[in-house]
Amino acid sequence: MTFSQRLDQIAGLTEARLGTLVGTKIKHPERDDPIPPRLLGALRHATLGGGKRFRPFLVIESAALFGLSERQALDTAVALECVHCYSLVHDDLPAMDNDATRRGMPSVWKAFDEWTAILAGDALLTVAFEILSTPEVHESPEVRLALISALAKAAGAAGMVGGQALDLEAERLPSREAPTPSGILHLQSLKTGALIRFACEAGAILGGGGPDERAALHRYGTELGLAFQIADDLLDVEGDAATVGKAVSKDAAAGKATLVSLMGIARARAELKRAEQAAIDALVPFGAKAETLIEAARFVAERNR
Ligand code: GRG
Repeated sequence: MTFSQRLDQIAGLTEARLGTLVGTKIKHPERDDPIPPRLLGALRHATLGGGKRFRPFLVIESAALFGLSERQALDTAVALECVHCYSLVHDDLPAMDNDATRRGMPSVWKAFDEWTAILAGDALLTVAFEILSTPEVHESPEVRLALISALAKAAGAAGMVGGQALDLEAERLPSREAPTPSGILHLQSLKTGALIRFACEAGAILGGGGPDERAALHRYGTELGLAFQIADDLLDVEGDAATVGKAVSKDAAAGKATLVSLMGIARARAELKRAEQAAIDALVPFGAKAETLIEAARFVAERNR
């Protein structure tokens, strides 16, 4: 099976499980209250029918290093995808990045309205932790708690939300300082990196990996997240909107500093190559078992969508 086929296979599993969990988990635990239909429509629009499902792929493949089956890692993968989808729904809002399209479709606030998009994001964030609290995720309550704690940190004020805050402050506050490559690296390692890092470490948490194995996956996730973000910035400059599935050239139009705008395309490409190789090097302790994750680093560095 090629890497692309494997990514598609995991995307299919994720899609099917999301379709089940998003419809059934968000309801009253004792009564069979239905989800308000408009909100349910927005939740389904936000989660189904698009997306590479790259974070679920990382959870499932990092768990495979420890001998776990797809099924054993799938609900953790789906919980993480719910957090990712929430972040996209909120990021697209007029008050944030003001994007009318996402995954080749109208973004949730465009298809519904702003308040529904805000509530759909809230519901997706909370359902992620509801999913992680269930025994289907792992039989051990300690493991479930470790996942909940790690995802909360990755998604929260010292993680993705903090990175988004730094990004918006840099763009909008009058007192802002001139952007530097190290400042941008820091904000991106939170905004984009934290969830990708969690995806990679989740395999070690689920699989009972030791501190060295968890540290290796942490390093892999950090470099992979950086490569992912540089590739995203390059796509914004060089990509084609139809293939990428959202508007391009937005950063330049907004006068937004990125590693590409500060370093130039050639140096950003060199940094992307360095991060790709560093990600691959971090996997050395896992030997041949890490072949698919190595291919993932190559996929990220070369992606066009
Ligand atoms: C609103 C709290 C809050 C956070 C938003 C991640 C994020 C923070 C915003 C997304 C903005 C953005 C375009 C970031 C660059 C990298 C990125 C996360 C791209 C989207 O992820 P993909 O390419 O998307 O994995 P798919 O659609 O494939 O899931």
